[in-house]
Amino acid sequence: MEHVLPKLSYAYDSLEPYIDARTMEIHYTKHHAGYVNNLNAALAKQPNLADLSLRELLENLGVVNEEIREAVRNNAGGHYNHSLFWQVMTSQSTKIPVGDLAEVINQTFGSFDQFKELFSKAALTRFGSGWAWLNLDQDKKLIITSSSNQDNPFSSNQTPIFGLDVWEHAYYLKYQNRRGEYIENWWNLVDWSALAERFKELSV
Ligand code: MN3
Repeated sequence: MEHVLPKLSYAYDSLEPYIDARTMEIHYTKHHAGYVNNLNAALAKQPNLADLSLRELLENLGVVNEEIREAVRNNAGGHYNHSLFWQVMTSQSTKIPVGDLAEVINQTFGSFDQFKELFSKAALTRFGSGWAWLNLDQDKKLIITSSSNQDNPFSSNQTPIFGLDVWEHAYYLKYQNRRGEYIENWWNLVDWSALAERFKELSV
């Protein structure tokens, strides 16, 4: 089974002005496509992994031969992380959480504003390239983390609800070095309706 680049459900310019069309196009057609191609190239060297899902690969990197483990970690992570990233953004954001997820965010972090502040801080202070995450931990409790490069929470026994890409390729054309401004603007794009559904599925 070859891994494939998933179709985007919106146009490159759909997330303007917060994420510009050129960044979206390059991010999707070059970066994300590159992870998919590199993953398939690596997996071709170990055919017994062909039927594993991205999640199964990321949860079980130990079954990957050492020769390709680094490539699988980076590129399965890159493929999963970006596939999720596209899905959690919309031009029609409610701007505030909805459903059970809204309640659990309030219970866990005190308020949506406090959650936003903690998550934004995790995104801002991740040194170099990486991601900020809202995950479920092993007890199904919400937890904010960050990871370097394309490392995915599944590899640390956590389940990602959503992640924010803070690699420079995600924002540099429009924001240059102003990562904080990119993060602040990104909140305008979060698809809380989709996330409420994802949370419901993952938290049972
Ligand atoms: Mn990226």
